[in-house]
Amino acid sequence: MEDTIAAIATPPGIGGIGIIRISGPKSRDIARLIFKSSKGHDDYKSHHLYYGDIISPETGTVIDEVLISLMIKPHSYTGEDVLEINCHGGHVVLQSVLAEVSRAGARLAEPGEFTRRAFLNNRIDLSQAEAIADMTTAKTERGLAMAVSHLKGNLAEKIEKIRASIIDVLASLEISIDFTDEDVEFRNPSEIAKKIDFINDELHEIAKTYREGKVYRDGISAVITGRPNVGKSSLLNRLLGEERAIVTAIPGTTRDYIEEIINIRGLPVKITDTAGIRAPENIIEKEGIHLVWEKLAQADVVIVLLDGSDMLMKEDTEIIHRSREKKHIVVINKTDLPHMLDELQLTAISPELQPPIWISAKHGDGIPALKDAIHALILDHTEDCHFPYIVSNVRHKSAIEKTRCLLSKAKDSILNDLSPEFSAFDVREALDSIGEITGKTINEEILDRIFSTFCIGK
Ligand SMILES: Nc1nc2c(ncn2[C@@H]2O[C@H](COP(=O)(O)OP(=O)(O)OP(=O)(O)O)[C@@H](O)[C@H]2O)c(=O)[nH]1
Ligand SMILES: [Mg+2]
Repeated sequence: MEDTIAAIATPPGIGGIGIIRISGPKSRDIARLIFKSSKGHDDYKSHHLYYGDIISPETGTVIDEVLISLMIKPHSYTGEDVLEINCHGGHVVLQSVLAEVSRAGARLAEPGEFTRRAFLNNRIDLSQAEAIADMTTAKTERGLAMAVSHLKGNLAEKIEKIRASIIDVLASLEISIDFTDEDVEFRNPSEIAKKIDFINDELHEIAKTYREGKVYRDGISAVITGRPNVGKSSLLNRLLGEERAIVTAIPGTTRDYIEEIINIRGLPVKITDTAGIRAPENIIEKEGIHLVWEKLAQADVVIVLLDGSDMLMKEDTEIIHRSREKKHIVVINKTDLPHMLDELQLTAISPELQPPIWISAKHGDGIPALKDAIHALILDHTEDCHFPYIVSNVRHKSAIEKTRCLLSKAKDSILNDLSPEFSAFDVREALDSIGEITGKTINEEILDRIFSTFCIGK
């Protein structure tokens, strides 16, 4: 029998309320032991709220005035008896109540242990457990919507359908193995190969969504680079909607880099404002410029910022050249001032350059177009795509790829007329591989890895 676990489920710090969550067979006994209902109840109905005090059985002192609810199995988050105590939010209060809960027989939960139990008790599959973690770390509303879709089981349902088709293929092969000595030819190789092709096409369609899923889940990084004074910090502030970086008319204002996360059409973008590129005047500036090249090398997108009210200079050309290997956008700032920059000169130094985007970081002109351009550069399209399911987790993507590989191998064996045992072996492995996504086949090591990323109390 499982033991009973307990944890503070709300984040540390002062809050309106703080919740202690308890799961396991002793939940009801713990309630009876440390809680005194104001109405004198001594038994608690499932899914009802009771008001009263947490009292230390040892000293008789009141620790907190609380609301408790008991959720009797299997109708609870973990599928076990769950007790939730709504305390006043505050570190000492919660620690004191938790100490009483422990004394009454619960052990402190490991990170993710509640969700792990929900998985082990078949309340949710593994992809849904991962979705719960993704919900808590979602960076934009789009990322959240994706996690909710996983939690609702949209991807799991699709994967289970494919798993059923793979079982069909395996069944056909097993029949062939069983009846190889018979005269009747049960096995139809081209039929099975066709089925495998169909499954692999479906898997390919699902795997294709990964790039988009990953960027919405994990986000991308964009670096703003340019000469001093072109308006890099002004652009960061404009995109962020607040005066985060210092802006002055003195070239060389920004020395260190500044990073902030912004939401561009649902994409979480870590945007970095950097020091202006020029021949450094001192060691501080030299270090700052060194960091620009480092940041540029790591970035997913480089925003090359030019000053439209000035001539093109050799530093501008160098930056454009250095950004060539990267996904980059050339942006011309200060469109509110008289134009001095010659676009033809730009085309001459870099004929393959996409048309630049004109903006005014100071007044906001062109910012929506810039956001569209960043979005399009990452996702290769500007319109919003809504897949019925989307893969955002690298573990799922690897499992899908491995499955495809094994199925292709099985198909080759079939078409080369090898004994059906060979292909059956690969199909069985493929089945295991696809089953890893929802947790139909799983090993403890993977479970440990997944649930250790959760917070305690989840
Ligand atoms: N007219 C006009 N001035 C701008 C615009 N964007 C920035 N500026 C001005 O240009 C000057 C430099 O702006 P910053 O944002 O500090 O430029 P920077 O590229 O971060 O400069 P460094 O940190 O020195 O590399 C400031 O005086 C800004 O007010 C713009 O769109 N139009
Ligand atoms: Mg700056």
